[in-house]
Parts: sequence; structure tokens; C-alpha cells
Amino acid sequence: MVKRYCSKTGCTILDSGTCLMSLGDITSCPHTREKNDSEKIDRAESNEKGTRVASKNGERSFLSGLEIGIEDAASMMKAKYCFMFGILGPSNAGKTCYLLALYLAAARGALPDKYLFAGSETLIGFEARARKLRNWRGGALPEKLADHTHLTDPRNPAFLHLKLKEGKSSTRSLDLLFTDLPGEWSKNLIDSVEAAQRFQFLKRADGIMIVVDGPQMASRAKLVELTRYKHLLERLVRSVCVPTKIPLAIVVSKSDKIKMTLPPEVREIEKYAVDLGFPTKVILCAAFSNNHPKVANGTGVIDALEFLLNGERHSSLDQGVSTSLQGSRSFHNFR
Ligand SMILES: Nc1nc2c(ncn2[C@@H]2O[C@H](COP(=O)(O)OP(=O)(O)OP(=O)(O)O)[C@@H](O)[C@H]2O)c(=O)[nH]1
Ligand SMILES: [Mg+2]
Repeated sequence: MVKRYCSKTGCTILDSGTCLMSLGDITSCPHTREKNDSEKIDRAESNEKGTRVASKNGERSFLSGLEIGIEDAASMMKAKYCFMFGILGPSNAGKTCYLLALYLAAARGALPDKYLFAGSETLIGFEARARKLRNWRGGALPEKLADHTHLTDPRNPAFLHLKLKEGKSSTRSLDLLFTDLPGEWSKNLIDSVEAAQRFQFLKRADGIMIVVDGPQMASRAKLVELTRYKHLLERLVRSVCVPTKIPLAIVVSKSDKIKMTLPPEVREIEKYAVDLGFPTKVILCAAFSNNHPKVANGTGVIDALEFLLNGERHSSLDQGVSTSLQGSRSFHNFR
């Protein structure tokens, strides 16, 4: 039998003969080539515009590393269980900064011991987003930490990918896909039911994060915003049909600016989510802090991730009683 090699990360077909995609007829797999095939794949050739980069002969394509498009996300999920999380909230709420705080902590080994950074298919995307932060030399935070998110393809969602290994001795790893959507997507969903069509991919999500702008919620404009957050939740359930058994984290961003004090209106959003049926948790978060040493960079970032992964049925409305979700949604039960 002619040996075949595969361009897919993690596929061991060359050694084990088993296709990662579980294809019966591996000759039909677009990722494999015969071992003696002299064709050189130009992985370095990158295209800033697309999520995929074509090789010179035009037959094959590779992830550009900026972000993962919906089709590539689907094939990743087919090959291995990937946790997919939707992160929603208005423009400037702090969605991208949350992801950057998580990525930077992972990349410098600052996650809790049980999680080790094991790579990312979107390193270039993370680094491009972290450019401003990389130039920050300590002291007061710059006015703008991240650029407004623009999608490569404005009509389709894109994902950032992180791979975490569970502890030093473990070989088990978690593949995490997070949306990094511009705030306009959430705005459009609130304003128009037609926009629900674009969010169909969230039916498969393992968790939803709603990023509430903490300082804004603590300001005078809060009543309008409060209503809009409720509409967003309503749309997710009634129009997108997101299953309400998945965990919903309400992340109160920029909490360093509000002295880690929860604006009372957030409780109303929480109650609304609980009434819709979501296992809900409110987390005060400071992805980056302007209030050292009282508030550390990254406060709440891991809490939010762990809640989404483990799906504890915990809400502060339950007065501290926490119960793990049963079934495949639970990180530990899943494996
Ligand atoms: N002090 C402080 N500022 C923050 C924090 N998180 C975000 N910011 C500020 O909020 C701005 C917007 O954050 P982004 O993460 O870009 O917001 P976004 O929700 O991704 O916005 P869009 O991409 O426009 O939808 C940043 O440039 C920071 O100035 C935080 O934890 N603390
Ligand atoms: Mg953004």
C-alpha cells in the first residue's frame, strides 16, 4: 500500500494508518497526499485577506492563522470535539480584550496549573489583535487597547482558536473556538429579527458569553442598555433558537474602572437569563487593569472560561448553591 501523509494537525495517518477525519476511503481525503509525492506545500505563503491560503498549484489551501472561518471550524469540529463559545455584546464592550487577556495569560504560562497552552491555529490573529498591548510598557493603560473588530468576511462569523493541555502529565487537550465578532453583529440581532439567520451556528455552541460594559452599566445611560441586553437574550432564544441548557456567562467588563462593584442592573439581566432557562453566572472581569494593585490584570477571565467549560448550574441568584450540569456539556463528564 502506498503510504500517505496528511497536512492536518494531529493526524497520525502516516504512523497509524488511521485517518483523523475517520474517512473510510482515505484516498478521497483532501488533506492527504502520497508519501513519495514531491509536491512542496508552500505554507509560508500567507494571504492577509482570507482565512485560507491557496498553494501555488491552487489545489490545496491552508488556514491563514488570522481567524478560522465557519467551514474550517466545521471541519475542525468534525475531526475532534471542539468547544465553541459565542461572545456577544455591543461595540467597545471588551469582547476582544477578554480574548486577548486569555491568550496572553495562556501564552506566558500564567493560567492555573491545570491548563497549559498547547498552541493555536490563529496565532497570527491573536498577535495582530495584541499589537497595541505588546507596545504597552506598564503604567497607565493606553486609551485604546485593541482595534475595533473587523471580520475578514463581514457576512460570516470567524473564530479564534486556543488549544489547552490539561496539566503537565496529561496528554488530553481541549480545543477552544471563540467568536470574535464586531459589536454590530449584536446590535443587528437586537434591532432586526432577520439578523438571526447569521447566528445559526450558535445552535451548536457549548456556551455563550454576554459582555456587559461595566462602566457603561454603572452610568446614566444604563436603562436603555439594560433593555438592549434583555432583547439580545430574547433574540438568542426565540429567534436563533440557542439551546438554553448551555452555560451563559455574563461578563461585566472593565471592572477595574468600577472598583469591582457590580452595577445592580446586571442582576436584572441575570434574572432575565435565568428565567429564560440558562445556567447563568455573573463574573466581574478586568481583562486589563488600570487599578493596580487592587485589581489584577486578568481578573475573572479564567472564572468565565471555567464556567463555560464546566457549566456549573450556579447563579448568585441561587445564593451560592452550585450544581454541575450533567451530560456531554460538562468538561469533565465529556471526557
Ligand atoms: N480599563 C479597562 N479597559 C478595558 C478593558 N477591556 C477593554 N477595555 C477598553 O475597552 C476598549 C474596547 O475593548 P474591545 O475589547 O476592543 O471591545 P470589543 O467589544 O471587542 O469592541 P468591538 O470590536 O468594536 O465590537 C479597549 O480598547 C480598552 O480601551 C479592561 O478590562 N479594563
Ligand atoms: Mg472586538
